[in-house]
Amino acid sequence: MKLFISEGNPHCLKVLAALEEAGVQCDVQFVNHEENLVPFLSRPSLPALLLPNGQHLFSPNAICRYMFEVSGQECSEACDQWLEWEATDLQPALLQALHMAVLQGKELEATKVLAGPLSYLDQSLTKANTPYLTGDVVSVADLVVCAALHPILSAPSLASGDHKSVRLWFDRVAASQSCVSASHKVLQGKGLQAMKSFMQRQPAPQSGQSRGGTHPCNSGPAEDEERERAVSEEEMEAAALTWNKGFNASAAATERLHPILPQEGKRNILLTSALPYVNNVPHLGNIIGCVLSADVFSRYSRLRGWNSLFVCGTDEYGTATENKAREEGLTPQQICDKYHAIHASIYEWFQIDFDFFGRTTTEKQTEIAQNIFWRLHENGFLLEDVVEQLRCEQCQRFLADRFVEGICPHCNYPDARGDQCDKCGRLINAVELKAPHCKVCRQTPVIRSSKHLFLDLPKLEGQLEQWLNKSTSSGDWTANAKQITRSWLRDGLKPRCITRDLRWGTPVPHPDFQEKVFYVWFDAPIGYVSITANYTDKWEQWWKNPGQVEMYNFMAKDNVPFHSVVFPCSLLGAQDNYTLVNHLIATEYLNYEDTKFSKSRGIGVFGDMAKDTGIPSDVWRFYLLYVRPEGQDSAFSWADMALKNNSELLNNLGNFINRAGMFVSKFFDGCVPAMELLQEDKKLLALVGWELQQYIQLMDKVKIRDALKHILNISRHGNQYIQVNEPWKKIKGGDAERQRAGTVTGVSINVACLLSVMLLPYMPAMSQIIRDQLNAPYSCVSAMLHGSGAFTRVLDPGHRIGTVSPLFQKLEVEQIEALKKRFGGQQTATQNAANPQSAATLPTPAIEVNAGADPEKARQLTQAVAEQGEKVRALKAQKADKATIMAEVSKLLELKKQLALAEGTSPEPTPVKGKKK
Ligand code: B3M
Ligand code: ZN
Repeated sequence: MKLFISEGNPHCLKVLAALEEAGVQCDVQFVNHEENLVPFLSRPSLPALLLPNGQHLFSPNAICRYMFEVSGQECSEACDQWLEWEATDLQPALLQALHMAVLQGKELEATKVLAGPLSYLDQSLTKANTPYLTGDVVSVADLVVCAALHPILSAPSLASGDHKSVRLWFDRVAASQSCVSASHKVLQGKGLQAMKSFMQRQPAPQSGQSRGGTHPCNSGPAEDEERERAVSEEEMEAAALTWNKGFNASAAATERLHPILPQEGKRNILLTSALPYVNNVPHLGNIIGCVLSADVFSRYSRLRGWNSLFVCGTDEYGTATENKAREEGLTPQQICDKYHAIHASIYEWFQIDFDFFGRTTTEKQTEIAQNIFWRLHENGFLLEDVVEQLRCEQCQRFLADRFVEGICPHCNYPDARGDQCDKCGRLINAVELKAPHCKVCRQTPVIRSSKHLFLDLPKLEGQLEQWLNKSTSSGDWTANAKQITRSWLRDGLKPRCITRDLRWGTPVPHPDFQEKVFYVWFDAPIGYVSITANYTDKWEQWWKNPGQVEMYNFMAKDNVPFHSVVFPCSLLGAQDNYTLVNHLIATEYLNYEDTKFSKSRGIGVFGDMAKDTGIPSDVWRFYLLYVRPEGQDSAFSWADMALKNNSELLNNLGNFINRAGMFVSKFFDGCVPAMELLQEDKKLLALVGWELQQYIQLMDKVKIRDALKHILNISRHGNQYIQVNEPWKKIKGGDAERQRAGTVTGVSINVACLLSVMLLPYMPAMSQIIRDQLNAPYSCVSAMLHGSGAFTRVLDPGHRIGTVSPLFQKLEVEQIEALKKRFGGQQTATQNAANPQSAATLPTPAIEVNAGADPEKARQLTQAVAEQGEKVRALKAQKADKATIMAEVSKLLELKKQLALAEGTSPEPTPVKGKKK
C-alpha cells in the first residue's frame, strides 16, 4: 500500500492520523498538490491511497475507514454516521472557516461559521456522556472529526471556550500520539499558515450554504466553480410564492399512443441511438455511449412534454456477421436472429425504453437503401472506379482486410493485418502486404481488379458545409462531434466507396454491380429510416419533415464522421427533403478499471453479465451515468461504484427520502402535515429551486452526467435541513415546536417527491418505487418538469402516503472484490501490485491522444490552464472586484476549450481508393 499526501492539506492530516492509529504498514510519500495520481479523475485529488490490487481510494474518509478495517477494527453504524456528518455538514463549514482564517485573516468570523456544527458536536457529546464519539474507545470517527477540526481548534486565536464537551474530547483525542505526529508532519509546526498554498487552490466557498461534500467527484463541471449561488431575500420569497401555487394537473404528461407521429404545435423529437453491431454482446462502454444515454434523454423529453420517438435496432450486415456465422457454424441470418434477441433482452434488463427496437435485415431496408441509391445515381453523385483487391481463389471470395495477413511492407513485422501493422502502427493497403495469406485457409490470395461505386463527396461538399454551419450553430453538437467533423472537412473530402464484394448485405440494384452489396457504413444509417418505416407506414412524417422535426443522434465518438459527413451527404444527394441531424451527441470512451474493455481477454463487464451481479439495474444505470464519458474519457471502477452506491445513493439520496417518509408515517400517521413556512424553509425552497433550474438547463443541453449531480445536491440540502431542524426532537415539544416539526416534514416529503421525478430518466424503477411509497400519482409529479419547471407543492396537507421502506442496499467490500475478480482486470491489478511505484507514478492516461491531437500543445495548455486557474483563485481570495474576476474567468474557460481541442482525437483519414475497410 502506498499513501500519497501533500503538505498543508487538511485532508491529509486525518489519513495520516488514521494510519498511525490503525498501525497499518504503508509507504507514505509527499507529493505536490497538483499531482493527479488517480487515473480516472479529471483533477488532482489528495490524499490518495494505492491499494495492493492497483486500485486507488481518494476520498479521505474512505481511506481512514479502510485503514481501520485493515487493522481489524470494523466501523460501526454510529461511526459511519459521524463520517457522513463530517463530510456533508462539517466540511463545507470548515472549508469556509479555513478560507476566512487562512486567506483573509478573518479569524473571528471563521469561528462563527463553525458555531452550528460545533454546537451539534457539543450537544451530542454531552448527551452521550462517553469519552469518545461512539463510546469508550477511540474510533475512526474520532480521528476524522478531530483531525478535521485540528487546524482551527489548536490555533490559539481561534480556540473558543463555548463548547466544553468538544474541548474536553478534542484535547483527549488530539493529544494522542497519532494526532500529534500527523499534525507535525502535515503542518510542520507552522499552524494555519502551513495551509496557505493548499487553500489558495481551493474554489472559494460560498457563504451561507453547503456546497455538499468536498469530495472532488462531487463537484460539478469546471464552470460550476465560476457560478455564484447566494440566496437573496427576493429569491426566497419568489420560491415560497411558486411553492404555494401548487401544481397544475392539466400540464401533466399524457399517455403515449403508438404510433407516435409529429404533431402540429409541439416540439417533435426524433431520437436515435447508434445501431449496435449484432455480432457481439455489448459491453458497458457500448451501453453508456448510445442506448443508455439516448434512453435518459428520451425519458426526459417525455417528462418535459415533448413529443418524441426513440428508435434503435441491431446493425446486422457486413463481414463481421459472416465471420461470426462461420465461427459458430450457423448461417448469417441465424446469427442475426440469435444475437438480435440477446441484444433485446440486455436492453430490456437495463430498462432501455425504445419506442421501437428493429433491425437492418428487413425488406424496408432494401427498399429504402436502394431508393436512396437510385436517387444518388440519377442526381449524378455516384462515380465508378476500378479497385485492386486481394481474392482467395480457394475460398472464392474477395478478402476484407480482417481476413488477410502478411509481412508489413514498412517494418517487416511478419503478422501484419490487412489494414494496419500492430508493430509499427502504420496503416497498410492490403495489396501492399508482402507474402499475404488468407486467414481462413492460409492460401496465398491473388490480386484482382474489381469495379466499385463511390459516393462523390467532393461534389456534395459545398452543400454539406452550408448545412453543417447551420446545424452546428443552431443545434447542440458535443465539442468532440464538431471537432471531428471539422477535421474531416479541413483536408477536403474524397470519394468514398459504397460497395463491397460480399454476400451478406443489401444488394446493389444496379445491373453492372450484381454480385455486390452496399458497404455497411453506407447502409447502416439508412437503418434508422427503415426501422422507423417498420414501426409505422407514416415514417415519412418523421424522416421527410425537417421543418417540423428535430433529430438527435446519440453515439460514441468513433461513429461521428459517418453521421456528420457521410450519411448527411447521402441524404442531401438524394434530394428528397430528408430530415438531417440537428443535435449530434457523442461520448468519449469508457475504460474498464485502468485498462480497456476486451472481449478477447475477457476483461470488463458485458451487458449480459450485469444482471448476474445481483446489483439492481437502476444502480448500474446510476453509476454508468455518474461516470458517463461526457467531455472526456472516464473509467468504470468497481471500488468507485461501491463507494458511490454507499455514499451517494444509500447515505445521501436514500437516507433523505427515507427519513422524510418515516417522519410522515411515524409522527403524522402517514398524512402530510400542515405547513407554515419560515425563512429557513423558504431558503431551502430557493436552494432546491435553483438546483432544479440547473438540472433542467443541463438536461436540455444533454449534459446528462452534469445534471445528475444536481439531483444529489438537492438531497444533500435536504439532509442538512433535516439535521439542523431536528423534527424528531421538535415533535416531542410544545405546540409551536410540533408545528415546526410538521412544516419541516411536509417540506421534506415534497422535496422527496420532486427527487422522484428528477430521478426518473436515470433510475426509472427507483423513481416508481419512491412514487409508490409517497402514493404520488404520475400526473402530479410529471407536471413539475412541464412549463416553467419550478418547484411547487404537490403533496398537500392531508395527503396519505404509502408504506415507506429503505431504498438502497449497501455494497460490501467482499462482494465488490469478488465481482472484480470474476470480471477480469486482475491481470493489470497483479502487475500493479508487483510494481506499485510504476503504477502510481505512471497512471494509464485516460485520454487517448492520436493523430489529430497535439500532445505538445496540450501539455502547454494544461500548464496555462493551471496558471490561469491559480490566478482566478487568488483574485477571488483577495475579493477582487467582480468584473476583474469575470474577465480572468472567461480567459480560463477559453484556455480550457483550447485544451479540449488539443486533446481531442481526430478520425481516421478517408480511406484511399483501393484500400478496403
Ligand atoms: N454498428 C458501429 C458501432 O456500433 C455501428 C453503428 C452504426 S450506426 C448507424 O459502433
Ligand atoms: Zn482462403
